[in-house]
Amino acid sequence: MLKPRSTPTRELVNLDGVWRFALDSRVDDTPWLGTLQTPLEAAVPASYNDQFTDPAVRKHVGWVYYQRTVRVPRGWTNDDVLLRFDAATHAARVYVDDALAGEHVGGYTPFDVDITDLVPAGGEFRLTVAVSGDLTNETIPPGKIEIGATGRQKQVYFHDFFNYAGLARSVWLYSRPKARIEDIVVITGFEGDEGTVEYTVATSGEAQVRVRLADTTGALVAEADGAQGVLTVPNVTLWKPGAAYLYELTAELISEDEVVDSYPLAVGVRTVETRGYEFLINGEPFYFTGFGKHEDTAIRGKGHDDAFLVHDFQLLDWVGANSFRTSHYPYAEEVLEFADRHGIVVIDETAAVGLNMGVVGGMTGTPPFPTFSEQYANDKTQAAHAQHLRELITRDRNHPSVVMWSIANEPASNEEGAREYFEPLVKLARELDPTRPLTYSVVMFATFKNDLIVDLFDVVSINRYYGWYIAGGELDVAEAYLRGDLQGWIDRVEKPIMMSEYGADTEPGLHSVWEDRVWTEEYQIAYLEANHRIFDQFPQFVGEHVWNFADFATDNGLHRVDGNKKGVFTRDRKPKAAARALRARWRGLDGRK
Ligand code: GCB
Repeated sequence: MLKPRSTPTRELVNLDGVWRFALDSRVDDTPWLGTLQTPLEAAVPASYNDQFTDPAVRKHVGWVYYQRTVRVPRGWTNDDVLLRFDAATHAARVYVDDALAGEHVGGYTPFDVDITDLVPAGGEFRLTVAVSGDLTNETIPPGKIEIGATGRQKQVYFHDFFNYAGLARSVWLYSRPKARIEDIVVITGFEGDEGTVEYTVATSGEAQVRVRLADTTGALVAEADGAQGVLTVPNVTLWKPGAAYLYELTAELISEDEVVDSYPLAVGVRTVETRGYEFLINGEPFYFTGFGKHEDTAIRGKGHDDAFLVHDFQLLDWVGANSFRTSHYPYAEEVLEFADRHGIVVIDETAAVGLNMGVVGGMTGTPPFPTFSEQYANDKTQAAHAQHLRELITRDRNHPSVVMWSIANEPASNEEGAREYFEPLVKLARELDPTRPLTYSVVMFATFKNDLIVDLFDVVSINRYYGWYIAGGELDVAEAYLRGDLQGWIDRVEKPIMMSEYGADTEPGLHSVWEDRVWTEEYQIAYLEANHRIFDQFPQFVGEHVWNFADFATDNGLHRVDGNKKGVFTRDRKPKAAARALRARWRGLDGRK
């Protein structure tokens, strides 16, 4: 499914703005027909929760409705007309006037609704989108709806960030030709100074395919005919971390000597592989410095915002980060395109977070019932996970910035059933993309002794909080634990190992002369330094992703003071003291250890 773009054969209209908005408090399942009678309006793109002062909106369980009128441009008579939702979190039903035109489940991947037969070119229609933020044990991420003593429904979930819902990314109306390019897949490589771009163009209908590759000056460097082939690029400029270079591939569909469809794709020529304990980009060892991030800002919730996009990447550069993980869900495509253009490396993660009943047991890690069971992560959960993986990989596989897929965050990989659950998903991911390494972030309860799935993956990514949840305030003990842990994994598997999370909650402005005072800015620095001392003892260690880039919103809870405060930057992107300490280290490392 190609991203809508304006090309010589395709047009698009952006539908962002302020839409009519209402909660659906009724119990039946019929759509809300006609014009919404509501005093409320909501901004798109943005999660709806924090836009209103009414707590009933913030905590709403069930469907909400967004509505606006849309006109199809007059000139689109001969084309197909589609709606594109970049994300509707977590499920959507789309109505054109009163007719149900399409549905989608999964809150962080885009979907199209073909409305060609419902609205003529030049016609106007009422677009209503019902969106549900509900999570059950059969959604990704999973959750549970409980009914409390007063009869009120409550959304419970097992991940540590606020369950924002709504139309958090852009909505588009677009045209595409009836005979068209459906998809493009590229796999790149190089030998000496000659690059290769292996391409496959999927089309609908019989027509000829032509592809051209241009460099950044627009000069043609290679061309070919046919839906599949390999372009060779003499004197290739590789896409490198910190030194992005993008060629532009244009695919054209030709019928009777006429270009009937045309679509451009940015292509970075680079390779990724793991060898022994090394993670290689373009055959050279790569050391990850950076963060687990979140799409999270005040008022917008998970709403995509270009100003925050630009500023966050500025801060990544300033602090010396060369990479980040899209914890804990696929981010807006604009983010990956920006990373492609600016040479930032991305670990692309699914929304499979909370597949772990052990976290309900708190620090004991004892699940109240088995995670992989009929009651929780069952066949339907696994099918939803597989569908989500398909949508993520087909959306993101052409981005040079994406160097690895993270299939889940902190699953119960130490529990019985984990292997049966994950083996088919790993197989599917490798079929969808045979070129990128796979990983998952390993929860602290899953150790080098009891984890059941690590051999299925290519990179060991561990989330460890020695000095915070374990040995909080005792960094000498934390260091000893971490050293033993890393050594254990290194002895168990010959694979690159990295820290995908380590961090300490820090209240900005809280200081102490004693470095062991948790929550202070001094402690955050001391905590990071203690971890780094251990990392630097292991040549097998390939990266450090601090948890988190910035403070972020979480559900209400006694262990969270206005959200998670493990950010190196505050929620409004002010540096805590640790930011400068990290900057000194990372700018010195310069992508290598
Ligand atoms: C974790 C989770 C992350 C949490 C973090 C924390 O292990 O992966 O989502 O926010 O710990 O701060 O507790």
